[in-house]
Amino acid sequence: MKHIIVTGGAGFIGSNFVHYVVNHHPDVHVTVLDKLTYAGNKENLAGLPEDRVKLVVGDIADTELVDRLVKETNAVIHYAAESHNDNSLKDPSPFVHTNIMGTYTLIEACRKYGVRYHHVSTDEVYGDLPLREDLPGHGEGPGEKFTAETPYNPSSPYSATKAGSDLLVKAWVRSFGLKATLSNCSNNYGPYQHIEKFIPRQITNVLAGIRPKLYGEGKNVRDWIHTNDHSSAVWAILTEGRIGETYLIGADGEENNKQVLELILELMGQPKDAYDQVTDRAGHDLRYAIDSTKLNEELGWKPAFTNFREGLADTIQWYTDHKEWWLVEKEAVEAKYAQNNQ
Ligand code: NAD
Ligand code: TDX
Repeated sequence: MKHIIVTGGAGFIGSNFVHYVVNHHPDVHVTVLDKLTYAGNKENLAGLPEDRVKLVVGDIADTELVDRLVKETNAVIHYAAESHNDNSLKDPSPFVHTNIMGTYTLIEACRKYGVRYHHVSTDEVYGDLPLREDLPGHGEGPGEKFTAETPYNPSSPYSATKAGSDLLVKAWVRSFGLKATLSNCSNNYGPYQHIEKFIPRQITNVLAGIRPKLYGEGKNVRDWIHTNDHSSAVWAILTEGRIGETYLIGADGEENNKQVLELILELMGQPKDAYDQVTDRAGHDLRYAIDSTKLNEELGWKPAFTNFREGLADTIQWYTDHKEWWLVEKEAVEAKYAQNNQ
């Protein structure tokens, strides 16, 4: 792995992965292919050595550009996506373009040049699960968490296009021998996450003097993982995973949204009830939960960030220290949510 392409490397998880590779794998050179949509930001790569990280601004669905770049690389790690469920409910078209056509363009180039491909996906392709209290094994029984055998059942245009892209990759492995692995990860948190997403939205609301916004009653459960743990898992799968396999990545971090919001408020010195309940998301998935036994046992991967309270406190500190990174966009992001009474 002397030279890799990281698509979406100027976004949240992709840029954290680029930092991870630069810090942990000194022989690897990275080309970031990123369109710099509203979610991409050059600043996420600031300070990285220019002789090891090159940014190419372009679209993953641009066949000529992708062909030229893929021809000269050892591996493509594909993070680029339209990634926000709420946006997909307003306008699904960029989701179909980037998540489906973009993935198709990348795997066609990788197949042509025999290049190793890793596909970064989400637990949302499996739909949602009942709450733990409504399950006979309280979330620990067989089939009560997602595994690589769980049938696909996506709920939103976002998760449907991610599911479609996963299926393209699986078919390319079987029919064309594409040298691919796939990973489906749970909800990430950490630095550089766009302020449209739940955790950074609430932290920056408090910092900007705006009351945090909880969808519905906040009973929905997400399985939180620090983005650095996602990076180490992807690296393990890229370098040691079996071709054609799907690995689920999670860190046993289930919390409901109300619990997360109350913890943010506590860590930021605010009263526990200093938030507004707003209009719920249409088709809102109830619970996600990952069984990462296969990744743990087969590749020996373990998460390093196991204390959510500490990870969240560090994340709050990062947004507090980087106001210049998010403040310019805050008003516009909130105005868009306000149109939906959210
Ligand atoms: P993000 O929205 O923060 O970043 C996406 C990046 O992709 C941006 O830099 C954007 O400019 C770029 N991009 C978008 N369209 C492009 C195109 N057509 N061509 C080139 N670049 C383009 O997303 P994220 O939260 O960092 O998610 C990254 C990946 O991880 C996605 O594939 C997502 O489905 C997956 N994932 C995310 C989570 C999560 O909790 N955020 C969890 C599991 C999986
Ligand atoms: O203001 C809010 N209030 C609120 O209660 C926002 C923005 C969200 N929520 C709720 C909705 C979800 O139950 O918080 C939860 C998390 O919401 P998001 O941050 O939008 O994440 P989610 O929809 O769970 O999807 C995320 O995880 C899986 C990522 O955005 C996806 O890219 C990833 O695939």
